[in-house]
This record gives sequence, structure tokens and C-alpha cells, in this order.
Amino acid sequence: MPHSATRPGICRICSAHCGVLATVTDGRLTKVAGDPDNPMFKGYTCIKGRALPEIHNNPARLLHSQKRQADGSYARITSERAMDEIAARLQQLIAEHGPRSVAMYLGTNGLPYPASALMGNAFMRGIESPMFFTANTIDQPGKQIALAAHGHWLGGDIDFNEADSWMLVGTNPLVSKAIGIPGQNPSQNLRAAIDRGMKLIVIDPRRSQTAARAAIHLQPRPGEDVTILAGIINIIIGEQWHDRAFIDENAAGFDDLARAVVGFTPDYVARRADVPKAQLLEAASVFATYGTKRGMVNAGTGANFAMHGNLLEYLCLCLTTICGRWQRAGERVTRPNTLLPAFTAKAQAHPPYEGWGYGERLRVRGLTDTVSGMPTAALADEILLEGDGQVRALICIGGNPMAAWPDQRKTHRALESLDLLVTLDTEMSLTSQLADYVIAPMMQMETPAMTMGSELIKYYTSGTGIPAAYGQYVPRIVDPPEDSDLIEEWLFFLGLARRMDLELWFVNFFGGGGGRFMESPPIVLQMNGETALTTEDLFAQMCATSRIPLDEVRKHPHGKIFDVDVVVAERDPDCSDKLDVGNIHMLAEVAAVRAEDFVAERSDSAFPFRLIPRRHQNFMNSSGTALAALNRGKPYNPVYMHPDTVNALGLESGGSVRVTSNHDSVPAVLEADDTLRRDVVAMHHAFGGMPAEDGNFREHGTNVGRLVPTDVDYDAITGLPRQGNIAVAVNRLTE
Ligand SMILES: Nc1nc2c(c(=O)[nH]1)N[C@H]1C(S)=C(S)[C@@H](COP(=O)(O)OP(=O)(O)OC[C@H]3O[C@@H](n4cnc5c(=O)[nH]c(N)nc54)[C@H](O)[C@@H]3O)O[C@H]1N2
Ligand SMILES: Nc1nc2c(c(=O)[nH]1)N[C@H]1C(S)=C(S)[C@@H](COP(=O)(O)OP(=O)(O)OC[C@H]3O[C@@H](n4cnc5c(=O)[nH]c(N)nc54)[C@H](O)[C@@H]3O)O[C@H]1N2
Ligand code: SF4
Ligand SMILES: [Mo]
Repeated sequence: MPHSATRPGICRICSAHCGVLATVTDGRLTKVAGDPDNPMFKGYTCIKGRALPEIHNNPARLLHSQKRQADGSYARITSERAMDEIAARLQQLIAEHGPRSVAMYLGTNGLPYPASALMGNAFMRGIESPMFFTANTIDQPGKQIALAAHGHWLGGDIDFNEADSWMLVGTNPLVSKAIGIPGQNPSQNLRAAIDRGMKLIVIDPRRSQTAARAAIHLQPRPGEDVTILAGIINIIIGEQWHDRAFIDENAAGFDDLARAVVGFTPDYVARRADVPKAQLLEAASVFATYGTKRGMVNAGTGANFAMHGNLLEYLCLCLTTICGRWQRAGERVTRPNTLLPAFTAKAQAHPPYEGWGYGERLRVRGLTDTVSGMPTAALADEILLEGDGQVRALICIGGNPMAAWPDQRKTHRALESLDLLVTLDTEMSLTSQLADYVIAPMMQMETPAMTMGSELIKYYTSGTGIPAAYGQYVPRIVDPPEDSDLIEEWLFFLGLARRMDLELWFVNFFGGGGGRFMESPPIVLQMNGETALTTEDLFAQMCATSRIPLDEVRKHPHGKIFDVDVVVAERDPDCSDKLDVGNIHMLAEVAAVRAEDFVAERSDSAFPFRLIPRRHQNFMNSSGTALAALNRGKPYNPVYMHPDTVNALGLESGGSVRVTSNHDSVPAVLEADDTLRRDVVAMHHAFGGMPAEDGNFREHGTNVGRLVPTDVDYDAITGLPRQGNIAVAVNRLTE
């Protein structure tokens, strides 16, 4: 008789952190399903979470760490031996070239393992290298830049579940679970909101799954979100729909903002963004005046990638602030923290602070450290550029630069030129195929888990993070496969630190990624010398100041929404702090956008289409694309195009095309999709093989990063290159 047991678990593939039920049969994970007894998720999961058994038991999964041999092949190495060799090599590099020669990159799979990100970051502090990078600066770094320029509202966000209107700009939360609509079953959250009477406004060049359910869907040209938001702010101020009392008490710079947007008249915006003027006016009116006037505005990757991401995020905050859309004194605190510390929410501003231009200077493009972290799009240059400070070793945790970084050819050259590349990855990813060592880690259900990481998402911007005092902790659910040698990632860094005689100390959760602002002081962990630490010990320390003690959360294996009844306090009587809606850098950029010759910018007939990003329901970036359970026989990412355009070009859906930008060109499979504007094409990123393997695009898809240069159109503060609204041509593939 097979022995089977089902227990609660937490899927951490994405930031929703769904509470699930995991079945282990004879030592193998055999089923993951929704947990009807979880009070937050009520049985909800998505296809990715349900594929966790296939993900764990994937035949391509690494069960042993790998070392590259002289002939380029890989052979097993024990994790102990790998740590010995890597520690010795790092020590040598640091002795010869200084600590800056060692860099670390933390990718999206840092999220499932909070101890890993923490220890990786502590390791970098231990060797005194400033070169700690995360995926954040090729994602939406404008969120932290904008918050630094605008300040934070200490009363926190309005609850989506109580709002009457909401505006989403270039985000598709029904798929991404990431922005705007709470990711804990977003479809259900949206249905409940619409049933209650909420009017959702979506700005997206594509009729996304979310846009299809909106009361108002503006379907503009891509890259015009700043134009549209400036236009909406201008309409609201012109109609006197802003919240004068809130602004007088809490915001500075209103008159400057009003002057800056005055040129964005409805006629101008309608013409430039190619949206009906009446619809633009309606969007402004619904957002500002409908119902009880509750609701916020959030932007996602689509809008952030099209240039002016910092300003875009700043205007989202300005629109929210001038309409007074923050939680007020006496109202319930929307995200009160559970495993994070308790804090006092107050109806007042935390003033703006320095967000960029400080700390470590990169040797390229005048970039520096920022509140959003170090500019990852410049890391390949830092590896390739010879001279003092050159990066010679890279440790890559749960990320896939070869799939996800801009300019794949440059990334390839950079990674190949390193003296030492170490990846921590569950498979021989595209990046791992270039590594000297690939460390095989335990995954998801083989490690204890908690929901603190999902709570932390609230610091990325408004609109995300768990909207209740919810928490869950689960111990390890399944043992690692027999005969495997897998290591928890944080123990790898501890192992290196011990060998290198480093003292480790912790100051924050995610280093640069989440910005510098937290309501409560960062947690400082204690390392007790040689004493054996477990993940549970580390979690206990991370939770030492939790609002709800970890021991209490642990008593509720299916997760619990705790009875935390906290309201926003009155502002301090002596508080004179203000939010800033008139930041001079941001308003100068508004003027620069207004001065752009948008007609000339689009008149290059060699590149008649705009390529935009979109997420795939079944994959988390590059993870899972090769798994049959997720790709269902379609392991590639097509280039989606409106059927009328397909016909006009004389092409066929399913045929092969070449997509060309001013930087490079890639082959792809064409797929008709009538949700798009006729002048736009869309692709999922993080697919494709090595640059030399283009011919196999039907097997592994197409790398979008190949079309993206890092040094042509890029953000001067964060280095974020134009990863959306890319001018392209699409032609029949001839060779
Ligand atoms: N053109 C273009 N470029 C983009 C984007 C875009 O939309 N368009 N999006 C950007 C964004 S938002 C982001 S966040 C980045 C993503 O950039 P990355 O985070 O660098 O890329 P991922 O594909 O998420 O990398 C995930 C890696 O983790 C591995 N992995 C899977 N499970 C585990 C695990 O349990 N443990 C460990 N250690 N590893 C695991 C996978 O095999 C894979 O190699 O890409 C950015 N780049
Ligand atoms: N299933 C799944 N979930 C994921 C991920 C995944 O790969 N798969 N990735 C995770 C990661 S790393 C991140 S950062 C988040 C991202 O989360 P989101 O930002 O919500 O990403 P998308 O779902 O791609 O939604 C972006 C939307 O922007 C639209 N868009 C494109 N260009 C423009 C433009 O110029 N202007 C406007 N207004 N809209 C535009 C696209 O059509 C698309 O509908 O998702 C996370 N969740
Ligand atoms: S929504 Fe995210 S956390 Fe939930 S099951 Fe899907 S991938 Fe996992
Ligand atoms: Mo991301």
C-alpha cells in the first residue's frame, strides 16, 4: 500500500503565496491543490502552483551541484567541496582585485526563500563589496524612486476591497497577481468589487484579461502613460475635483504640478495617445468623483518599461495624493503587518528623502546606487569594462541573466568573460550553462516556509501585499529526493562565510530591492559563531519582533486572518511634514515629455510596430517553460499580432517571422490575437536559447532581451532600458 499524507503548504512561485494542500506519496510530492480551509485563499490556486509536483520531480532538476570541467562538460561536485573551492577562489580574487571584483545578482527566485536573500546580502556586506544587484532595477525601480521623491503616507493604502473606483496602468493583475488588485485570488477580489459597484479603469494597449472586465478601458498607443496621467491630473485640477483640504494639510508643490501639466489638454492627450477624448474625460471623472471617492492608481511593468518609469510612478502617487486617496485618521489599517513588526499608522506624511545619486558609482553611464538598488542593466558593462574595479566574479541566486537581462549578446559576452560564475539554480538554466559552479538548492516544499515575503511586497508600492493581518507558516513538507545532495541556499552562504572567516550581520530584508522605507526598524539577526543554525532558528529570529508571534502563527497550519483591529491614528500635533507633488526633477521631466516631437518619434517607416511586454499565465518568467504540464505542447513565446495586421502583411498565424529592432533581430512564431491594437505586437520575455541557437525557436522560444540595447534609451537614474514600446519590424522569415 502506498503511504500518502496531505498537509497545508505555501506556494511561493509568485508573490501571492497561496496557501495550498500538498500530498506526499511514498516520499514524493504527488499533488498540490487549493486549500479550502485557508481563510485567505479559500481553495484558490493557479496552474503554476498545481504543477509544483512536476516542478519538484522534473527529470531535468539538478539533484547534485555541478562543476564545469576543462572540456566544458559538467560533473557532480559535493556541496561541501564546491564551497571549499569557491571560497578559496573568491578569497584569491578579493586579495588580487579587491572586494568590488565580486558581484551578486538576486533574481526572482529569491522570493520563496527569505533566508537566502538575507544571507546572500549579508555575505556581500561581509566581504565589503557594494556590488549587490537584484532584478528590481530591470523591473519597476521607478516605484522606489517615486516614493523617495514624493514621500510616504504613514496611514497606508486604501483597501481595494472597499474602494469605488481604481485605476490600473499597464498591469494585468488577473495574470500577474502582482499589482493593483490584491494577488490573493485577484479574479475573485475583482468580481466582488464589481458586484459591489466598483468602476475599474484600465489603461492598456491590449484588451488584457483585466481590461476585459473594466468599466473603462483606454487602449492607447504604448508609451503614452505619462501623457495620459498628466492629462487626467490636468482635467481633475481644471474641474476642481482635487481634495483641496487634504492637499493644504499634507502636500507641497501643488501649484507647480498644476502648472506643469497644463499643456496636457484633453485634445492634445487624445491626439498623442490615440484615445477618444470623451473616454479620457470619463476616466478622469469616474476616478475623481464616482461613489464615495475611494480608490487609488497603480502602474505595472507594461507602463514602466516604456521609458519615463520614475515619472510614471510619481504621477500615480501625485494623482492619488491630490485626490486625497489615502487611509485617513480613524479608518482601518489595510496592511497592518502580521509576521512583520507592529507599527503605528498615522494620518500624516513621511517626507521625501534622497533617492539616488549616492553610494557606489558605476563606471558606466554616470549611474549610482539608488533606493531601488544598483542598476542591473549596467552589470554586464561592469564585467566587460577593464580597469580598476572590474567585476570578475558573479554569484547568481535564483535568476537567469541570459534569459531575462537586456542585450542578450552583451550578457553572453560578459558572463563568458568572468573569472568565476556561480549560480544557485534548480536546473541547468541558460545562465547555468555558462557557470563554473551550479549549486543545486532545495526547493519550495523541501524547505520551511512563511508568508513574510508576501507581506514585504507592500513596500514596493501601493496596491500590493497582503491586505489583512494574515499569516502562515509551514515546516518542510517533503524530504529532498534520495541520493541527492541539495543545500538550502542560505547555508551555502554561511558555509562560504565560515570558510572565509567573515563576520555576518544583517540590516534589512532584501537589501536594495524594497527601498529604504519601513514603518518599523529593520531586524538585526544574531549569528552565534559555530553553533548549528536551522532555517527554523533563522525564521524565529526574523520574526522576533512580529506583530503576531511566529509561535502563534504556527498554531494555524491552514493560515489565519488574525483579529488585529488597528485604525489610523490622528496626525501628530506638531507634524509639519508634507508629501511633495512638485519635485523639480520630476516636473522637469514632465516638461521634457511635453516637448517631445511625438510625430517624428513614430515616423520611422522601417519599424512600423511597437513591441510590448506581457506575462504568461503558466510561467513565472523563465521558470517552467520547458515543463509539459505548463507549456502544454507550446514551449515557445509567440509574437502576438492583431489578425487584421497579419492579413494586411500577407502573413499567417502560426508562420515564422523575424522581429527586428534597431539593435538586433530574432526569429519567432506569429500568432493572431485580436486583443491588441493593430499597430502593436506583444511577446512574453525570458524565453529563447543561446544567441547561436536561434534556429530552434519553436523548441525554446525567442529572447526578447536580444532586441533591447542597454545604452541607447535608458533611465538616467536607474539605468532601466526601454524594455517596452520597442520600435520593431515584423517580416516573413526567409532563411
Ligand atoms: N524584455 C524584457 N526583459 C525583462 C522583462 C520583460 O518583461 N521584458 N521583465 C523583467 C522583470 S520584471 C524581471 S523580475 C526580470 C526577471 O529576471 P530573473 O529573475 O533573472 O529571471 P527568471 O527567469 O525569473 O529567473 C529564474 C531562475 O530561477 C531558477 N529557479 C526556479 N526555481 C528555483 C528555486 O526554487 N531556487 C533557485 N535557486 N532557482 C530557481 C530558474 O531555473 C531560473 O533560472 O526580467 C526582466 N527582464
Ligand atoms: N503568471 C505570471 N505571473 C507573474 C509573472 C510571470 O511571468 N507569470 N512575473 C512576475 C513578475 S517578475 C512581475 S514584475 C509581475 C509583473 O506584473 P504586471 O506588470 O501586471 O505584468 P503583465 O501581466 O505583463 O501586465 C503588463 C500589462 O501592460 C500592458 N502594456 C504593455 N505595454 C504598455 C504600455 O506602454 N502602456 C500601458 N499602459 N500598458 C502596457 C500589457 O499589455 C500587459 O497587459 O508579474 C509577476 N507575476
Ligand atoms: S498564484 Fe502564485 S502563489 Fe498562488 S498558486 Fe499561482 S504561482 Fe503559486
Ligand atoms: Mo519582475
